[in-house]
Amino acid sequence: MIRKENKMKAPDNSEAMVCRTRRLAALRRLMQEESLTGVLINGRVHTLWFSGFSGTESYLLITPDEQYILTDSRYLEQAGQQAPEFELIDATSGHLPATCNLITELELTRLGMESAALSYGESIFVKENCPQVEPVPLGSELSNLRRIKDNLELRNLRQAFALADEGFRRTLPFIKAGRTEKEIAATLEYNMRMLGADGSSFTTIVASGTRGALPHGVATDKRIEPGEGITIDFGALYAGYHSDLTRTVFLGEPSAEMRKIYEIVLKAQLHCQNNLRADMTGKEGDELARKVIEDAGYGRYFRHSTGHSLGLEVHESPSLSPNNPDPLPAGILITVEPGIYIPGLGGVRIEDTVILSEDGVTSLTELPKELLILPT
Ligand SMILES: [Mn+2]
Repeated sequence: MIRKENKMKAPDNSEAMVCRTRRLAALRRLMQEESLTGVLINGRVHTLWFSGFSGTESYLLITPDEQYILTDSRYLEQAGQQAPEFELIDATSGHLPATCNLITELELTRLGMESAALSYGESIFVKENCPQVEPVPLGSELSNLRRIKDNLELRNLRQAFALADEGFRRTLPFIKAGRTEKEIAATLEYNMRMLGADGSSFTTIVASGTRGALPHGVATDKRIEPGEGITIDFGALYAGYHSDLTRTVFLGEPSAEMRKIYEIVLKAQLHCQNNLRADMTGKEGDELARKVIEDAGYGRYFRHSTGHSLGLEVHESPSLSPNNPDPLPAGILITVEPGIYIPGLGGVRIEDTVILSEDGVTSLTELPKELLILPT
């Protein structure tokens, strides 16, 4: 096995290093609780979070005293720069064989494995090549470490939201009769990229007219017509972090029923956002929005949960959902996105994201959400 001297291992007091050190310390507390001799990480999200390495292929092996990153010749220099706290190992001859050699050399036994990322084939390979290993699946134990965002993450998230916000404002004048949903999605994504986004958080949703009844209607070749509502659910990706917001705008005057639905969704969104508190359960938080819609007689047309956390993934736990009986911890981010979807008529969704604290919330978005009627 070739171990590369990590030239970038010079002292680094940057905030990012401080954050990564804290994250590794949290993982080592988990290792102690679970009596693990090591943890194997290969998912991109946790690799980035623990090490700073943003390449697409590597393994991290973390023991109580050491941390290693194994990657190939395409990425050795990048990994050395991005993950200076990790000992760099050249695994060009094969990522998993090199990792298994290291596991054997370190005599690791109880080994935590990322159950959401390690494939069945990979786990069989580890079992066959490291017979001494007792695999311990790690799922929510790992993602829970990422629930409360540190200041560095919050800065990246604020930037991701600011880019989406400004990208959307710049796209509004482009929304005209005759434009296709795809053209609107492409223009929004272009605007976010030109402002500095690394990409889009997910495939942009543009659902106009009766297609608005599809909560996740991705953009099609359909052309926008006067009088239609247009639901746009989008986000910018920045430094690995995702923003996620939704607005429904109208091209020309909406029908009376669509206007009514808009006002109910807006009321539900504001009521939930303004009254949400840490220590409420996810179910109680969901009910803040759901009750407004039910009281207005549209409960059967709101069939998804009210919100989710987000960060390095678009959907993270916890959720604002009838299925979440757990208290919401202070410091989490959560989306508030009620909607009403009526087949054959159309739909409205409004989504913002807030940071939760004991005494209230702070919104990450400043995009207005009063009914917006665009000129045809
Ligand atoms: Mn969302």
